[in-house]
Amino acid sequence: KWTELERSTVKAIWEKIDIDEIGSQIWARVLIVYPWTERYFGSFGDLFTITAILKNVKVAAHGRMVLKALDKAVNNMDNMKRTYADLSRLHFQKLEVDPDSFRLLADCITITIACKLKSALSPQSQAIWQKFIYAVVDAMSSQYR
Ligand code: ZNH
Repeated sequence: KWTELERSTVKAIWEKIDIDEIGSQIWARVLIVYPWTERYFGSFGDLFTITAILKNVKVAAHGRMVLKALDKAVNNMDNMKRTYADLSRLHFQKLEVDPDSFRLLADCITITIACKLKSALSPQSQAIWQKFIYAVVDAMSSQYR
């Protein structure tokens, strides 16, 4: 269901991304723009300002872990649901993460990447990226029932 252009575009964008650099930036956006998401991170310490979030080592580690998991989607575009079944179940049953927040995170990922790549991310590439990241959102929501 993915065209060759879609596959190569997603891979090309992903290759330009430095996981260690943008992990914290993504979660800074999620936590500042949607402050209620803070409730999942009670053990992470001070998350009240951008500066605090950006220097929080737990946020950095969490950001890296989530982006590493995204790497699996890039490499398994044809069976994302299976790839994320366990992770989806974990977020539903154990972490009790509201599935709406997957979309909030997805949008912050797209915006952070756009800030990074600037004009190198054409409107067409962004459209393809968004289709990809919303497929990840779907897969992460698949075990909620
Ligand atoms: Zn999440 C965890 C991924 C989203 C919250 N995560 C996690 C992990 C992973 C992930 C891999 C680890 C697991 C284990 O340990 O085994 N996520 C992910 C992805 C996504 C997500 C891929 C999408 C795309 N999350 C999310 C959201 C939220 C979250 C949206 C909220 C807001 N997570 C979370 C938490 C946790 C996790 C809280 C736990 C952490 C700790 O504990 O450290």
